[in-house]
Amino acid sequence: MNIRTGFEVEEIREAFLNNLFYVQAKNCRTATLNDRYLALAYTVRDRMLERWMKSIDTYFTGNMRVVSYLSAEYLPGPHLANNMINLGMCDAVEQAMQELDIDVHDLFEQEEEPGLGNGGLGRLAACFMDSLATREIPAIGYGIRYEFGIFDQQLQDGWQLERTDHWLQLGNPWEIARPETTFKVKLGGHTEQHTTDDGRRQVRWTPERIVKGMAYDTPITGFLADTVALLRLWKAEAPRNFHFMIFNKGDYYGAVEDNVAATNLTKILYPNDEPEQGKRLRLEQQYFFVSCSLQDMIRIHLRFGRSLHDFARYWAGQLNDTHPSLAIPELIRLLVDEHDMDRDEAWEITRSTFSYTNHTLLPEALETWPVSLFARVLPRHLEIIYEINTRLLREVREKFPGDERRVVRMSLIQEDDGRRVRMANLACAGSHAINGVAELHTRLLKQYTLNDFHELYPQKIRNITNGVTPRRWIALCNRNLATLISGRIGMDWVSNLEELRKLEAFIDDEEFRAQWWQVKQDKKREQLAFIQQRTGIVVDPDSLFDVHVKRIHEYKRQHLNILHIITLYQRIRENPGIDIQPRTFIFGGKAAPGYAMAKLIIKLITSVADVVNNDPLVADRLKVVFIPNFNVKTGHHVYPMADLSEQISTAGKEASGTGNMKFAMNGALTIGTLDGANVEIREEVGEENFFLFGATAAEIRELKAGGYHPELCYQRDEELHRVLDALRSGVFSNGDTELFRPLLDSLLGYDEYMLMHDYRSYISCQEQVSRHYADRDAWLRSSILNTARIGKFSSDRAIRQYCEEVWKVKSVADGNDVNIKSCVLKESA
Ligand code: NBG
Repeated sequence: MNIRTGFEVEEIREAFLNNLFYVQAKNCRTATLNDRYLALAYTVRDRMLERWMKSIDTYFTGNMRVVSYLSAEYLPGPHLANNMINLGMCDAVEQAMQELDIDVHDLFEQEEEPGLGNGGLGRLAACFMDSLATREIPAIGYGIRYEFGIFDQQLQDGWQLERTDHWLQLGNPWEIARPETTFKVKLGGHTEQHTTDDGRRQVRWTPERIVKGMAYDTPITGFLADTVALLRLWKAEAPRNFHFMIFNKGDYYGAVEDNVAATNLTKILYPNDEPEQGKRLRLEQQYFFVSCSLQDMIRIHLRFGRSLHDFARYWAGQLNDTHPSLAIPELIRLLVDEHDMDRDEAWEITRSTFSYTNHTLLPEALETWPVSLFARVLPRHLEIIYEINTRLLREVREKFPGDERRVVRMSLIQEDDGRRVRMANLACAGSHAINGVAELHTRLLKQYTLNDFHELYPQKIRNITNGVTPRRWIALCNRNLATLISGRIGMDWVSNLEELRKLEAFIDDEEFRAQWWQVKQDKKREQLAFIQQRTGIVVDPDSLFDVHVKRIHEYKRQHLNILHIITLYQRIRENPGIDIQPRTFIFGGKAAPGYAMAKLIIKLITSVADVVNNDPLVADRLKVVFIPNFNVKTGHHVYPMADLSEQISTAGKEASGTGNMKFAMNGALTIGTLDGANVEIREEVGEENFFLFGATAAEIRELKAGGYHPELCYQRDEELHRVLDALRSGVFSNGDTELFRPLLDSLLGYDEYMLMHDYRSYISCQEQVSRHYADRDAWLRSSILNTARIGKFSSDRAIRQYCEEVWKVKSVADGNDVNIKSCVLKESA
């Protein structure tokens, strides 16, 4: 019996008891639920360690190019069940726990998820780590170990309340602290020029403060893979020379305060969509984590006896949005200032190392930092950025002589409205490849947002459409569906999602369709308790589950959905005998704490819910629920129970969306605009299995250019008129006519996101949805085809594209040899 590594039921059972006793100092009688969870987590982790050791051996002793995925956010979700699936030990664990009278699902529920991200971007990074591991690509994901992740959302009187997220409070069994892997990070101070003995110009940076970064490692398993990927997150600590400072200053309390200031650096994740303020700490966080990561990469590189001239051959650095783009000046600084490299060579190596993914088209979401702040926090990097700018603008002037307006637009420094550093321009200048995350998004980047860079470097921008992992988003969260699928087409789909196409062969099989229906109905029924427990509301499992979960933002248009609900509500009130498809509207999502309009939208949803759910005339046909604290774990419940997926952003605003993929994988049909990856989902699943409405991105542009008048829509559409009037009259706010005024003013004033324009098209499309749902057979065929044709949206496919087109790395399984000559990419201009 091997209780550390064995996969037999009795080995797992004994390992569990052993860990409970020797790690938790508990026995079955005294153990709390959390003790049991931890004991099982350690039992599973023990079985990952061999793969971990093996990975490190293969990655670094072999001649391999390693992916360094730099991301300020990760939302991995709970690890336990996912690791069990990947290690192929679900049945054995369940049985072992059963023998101890433990329900393994209670242990899953006990796990706190690491909320180290805001939404799609952080979740994408986690799906990518899963696929890197599954495809056995040598990879390290670098990031920040926030002590407090994204806030917990509670509702009070229908308003969002934020609570701090204490995810580490009960212990994190998946991470291993590496006190021996620490780096010093300098901040503030000033720089001086000096000349070395051999006559070279050098810069010395004397910082005002030093913070120490310590590594915490989490192994990421892949599906039945032999190696694991490494997630390495940095925590800020006081530097060791803390004591010298006490000695020098004779000021103990002052020194302790420095210590506290240092550890503050990784205390909290910043919510996005916040109005711009100082946020010095955020800039420091970004620099802190890229500096630690690059120092770590250089340390590993040198330890294996490699020359820094070959740095780019061994490392492919991916910048996940602009948050890590300080990696560009930091690598140059490390190579030039600390390792005496020639500036031109350092610049070439840097550009060959990095590539950049853009995740947004919203101009207000493109990061910029005041030059004055930059000068205070990162004086040396500002100098390097000026040098990069000189190189960039020289190229621009060579290619477009006399076009000074272009120079102004492309400069890394924005000169009007207070001088600011443009991080997207920095990322574009310092990378050899740039990608958007869906076809439409990439097209719009080339055409508008990054048009100047596209014209300067026509080969640099490409598309790699996002994807999500089918392990977590089908196998883990929808086991019965996974079983049904595997019963027909085998298991290969789990790591080769295109295999799902084989389901099309069963589309005319009545028994299969009936089983498909049953799986969905069982899931809906199973989730009643979950909905009731989270919201207190009892819903009808036979109604159509219409689901809208994602961050709350005006461009995502949760309020358009609400206008539909009010429309239906009024139709029933006016004509109680009307034949209407019963629906349960399910919402979930967090609003940025400083985004007042988004918070008002939550209040709108909960207010409409209060009225609708308590009106006896409609309550058996319509229910509205807002599930608080939407996160990965809640997602496990929500995606599989949906009949209809709401993807209704204003066209041209959502870069890709990834929830849209998770819903379709689980057999939901989409109602959506031609935005982000919706466009490609519709292409894949077939237009007859997708409910399309609304203006296209091009039409939106035209409408705005031609002078858009939302109040005309309001005047012309009688039903819309009545919906807005009801909101204004206080029907949904206990007579308060002021509550929703900011929303109404915005809709009838400028209507930035064109709800008024798309309203009628949305309502008609929803009627089509209801008719389709009423024809169960037709609906089922569409549902099956959504799943069968969703293969493209696996993150395995996305990662394969990054590997082949951007990183030029191969799988360990295929022999990843860095000597392939395409490794170091030359500028394509
Ligand atoms: C988000 C986009 C989504 C996209 C994810 C992942 C940011 C900055 N962007 O549309 O809004 O799916 O990134 O690419 O979070």
